[in-house]
Amino acid sequence: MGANANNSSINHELSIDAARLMDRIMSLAEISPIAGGGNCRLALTDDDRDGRDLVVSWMRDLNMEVSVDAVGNIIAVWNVGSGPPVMTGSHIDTVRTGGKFDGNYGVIAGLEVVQTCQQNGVTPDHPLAVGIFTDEEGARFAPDMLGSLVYVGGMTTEEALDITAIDGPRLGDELVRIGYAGSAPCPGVIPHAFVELHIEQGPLLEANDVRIGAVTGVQGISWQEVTIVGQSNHAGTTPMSLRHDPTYVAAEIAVFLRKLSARYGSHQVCTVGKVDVFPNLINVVAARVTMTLDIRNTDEYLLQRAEMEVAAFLNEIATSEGVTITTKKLARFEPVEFDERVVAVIEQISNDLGNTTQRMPSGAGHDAQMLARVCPTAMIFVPSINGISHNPAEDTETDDLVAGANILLHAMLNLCSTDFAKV
Ligand code: HGY
Ligand code: MN
Ligand code: MN
Repeated sequence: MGANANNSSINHELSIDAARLMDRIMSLAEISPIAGGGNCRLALTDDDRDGRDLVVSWMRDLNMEVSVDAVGNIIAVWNVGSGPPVMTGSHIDTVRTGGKFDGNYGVIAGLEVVQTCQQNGVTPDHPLAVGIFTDEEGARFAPDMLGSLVYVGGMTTEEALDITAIDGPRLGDELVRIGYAGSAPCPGVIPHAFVELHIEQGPLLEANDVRIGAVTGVQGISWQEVTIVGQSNHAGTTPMSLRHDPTYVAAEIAVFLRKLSARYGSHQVCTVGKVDVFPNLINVVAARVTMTLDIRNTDEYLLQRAEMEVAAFLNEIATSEGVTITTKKLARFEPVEFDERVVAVIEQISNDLGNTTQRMPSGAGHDAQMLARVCPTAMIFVPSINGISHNPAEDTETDDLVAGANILLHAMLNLCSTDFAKV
């Protein structure tokens, strides 16, 4: 049995407990619920702490060895077999208007895999690990995937601990405040392999009427904060020709991004998600606007070209409108290709379990894109109803959630018996 899984290699009698999976998802969803059925658990807030405490209690119930590292990543290991663990995991921090499945589903399905093995007397050749990575969303502390980036050595612990939140606090101080400033070192243990199960968060699987995505990689991500300083003035007395209006400039930047996306087409996406106007008053031409630009593409060359076009536009409009524009890079990750051997295992197992399956890239960032730097990695997607995510209405059919968790179960077991030196 190995990376070239075949039908005989799957024990079809072995399957996860659907009710238990859904119970845990719904129990976690009760922590910091918001109107519309979602959650708000921004990274390292009290709400995040409460979610962490609950999931750690489940990990301990499964007699897993739980460690917390210097940036608050929680790694639980079921110590069976030998050698480095086959790991799964994701995140349980959410955006401010998050759903109940983004990240949470992958962590809880990982626990379900361990409990199913324990209860069926299945002892894999490698330990099984489930990770909760800190601040995957990056919404409070940029960049996103911060915890997994430090876990794989892509950022030093010191640098991470000094990052400040959009609401002010220092990351290291928040870890201490919520009791998750751990002692386990970063970078962390390099897994034998890593598989992340996640909702697609987009419309593709539903549009194609396909149940499972065998994810081939993650698109490149470019985040920057743009600060535009103009001249505050009276809304009634200042002639239009004399204005240096940062809010107008911000609007032009948003329009430029929309038109750039249309020109590039294909996977190019651009988002202005955050705009802070000062003083933000009806009768005042603003003094300053701070906004964020989220630019993504599966093609690194096109992503760099888009970044250069945006930089040139910022210079041009600063001159024409007589404002000053400064930028601050918040995140920059190149596109990632997952390991074909792991993608093939996922695709084969999904088909063998009777699911419709397609290969696809991920539009969203994920912790798996960081683990891919250090070990054979890939992801499993299940459909998002109406393609909605980062929205309390985020939803996925229970049958699809269960199907994804069963693929995770068999993929992790398959990878436990895969010698990557030979495939
Ligand atoms: O921004 C993202 O793609 C992810 O949700 N952090
Ligand atoms: Mn996520
Ligand atoms: Mn997310």
